Amino acid sequence: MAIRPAQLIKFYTYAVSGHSHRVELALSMLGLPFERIEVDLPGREHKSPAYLARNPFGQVPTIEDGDVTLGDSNAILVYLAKRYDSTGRWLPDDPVGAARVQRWLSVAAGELYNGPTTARGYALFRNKPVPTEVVDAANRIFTLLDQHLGKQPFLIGDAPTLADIAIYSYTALAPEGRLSLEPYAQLRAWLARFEALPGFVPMRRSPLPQLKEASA
Ligand SMILES: N[C@@H](CCC(=O)N[C@@H](CS)C(=O)NCC(=O)O)C(=O)O
Repeated sequence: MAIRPAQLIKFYTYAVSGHSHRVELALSMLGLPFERIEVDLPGREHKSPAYLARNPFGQVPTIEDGDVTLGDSNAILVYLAKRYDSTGRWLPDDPVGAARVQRWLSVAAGELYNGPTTARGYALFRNKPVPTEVVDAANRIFTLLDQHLGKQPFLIGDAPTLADIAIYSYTALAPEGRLSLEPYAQLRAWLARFEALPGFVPMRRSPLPQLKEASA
C-alpha cells in the first residue's frame, strides 16, 4: 500500500521560482496531496520573522509535513522520495544509483545554477544583459547534458529519477535567460520526454522585459 502523508503538505512557493517548481514537480509526480502557500517575495515576506522561523535562509521553497519543516529544493526532493516513494524509483537505494542521482542534484546546485539560473536572474529580474561568462557556463552544461542524453533517455538511465526533476526546471526556463536551446537536440528531446510523464506540471512562463538601453 502506498504511504501517504497524514495531512496536506504545506508548500511555500513563489510562482516564478524554478527552485519551487522542482518541488511542485516532485509533489505532483509522486501524487502527494499538498496546499500551495504563495510567499510574497517582492513584499519581502520571505525575510519576515515568521518565515525565517520556517526557513532561516529566507528562501522559497519550504515545506511543512506534520512536524517536519524543510527548506532547500534538493533536500525536499530527497525527503519526499525517501518518505513516500516505497518503490525507490525516484531515488534508488543501491549505492551506485543513489550516488548517480546525487551527482545531478549537485549539478543542479552548481553548474546549472551558475549558468541558466543566473542568466535568468539577470534577464528577468535585473533586466540586464547576461554576462558572457554566464552564457558560456550555461552552454557548457547544456553541451554536456546534450551529449549525456544522447546515450540514454533519462539522466541516470531508462527511467526518470530525482535527477531529472532537479535538472528540468531551469533547463526548460533557459529562454527566459535569453539562452537558446536550439543547438541541443538531445536535450530538447529529453525535455519533451519529461513533459510527457504522468504528473508533470508546467511552470508559468514569464515575458522577458525589454532590455534597457545603456544610458549615458
Ligand atoms: N538552495 C536553495 C535556493 C533557493 C532559492 O534561491 N530561492 C530563491 C527563489 S528561486 C529565493 O528564495 N530567493 C530569495 C532570497 O534568496 O532572498 C534551494 O535549492 O531551494
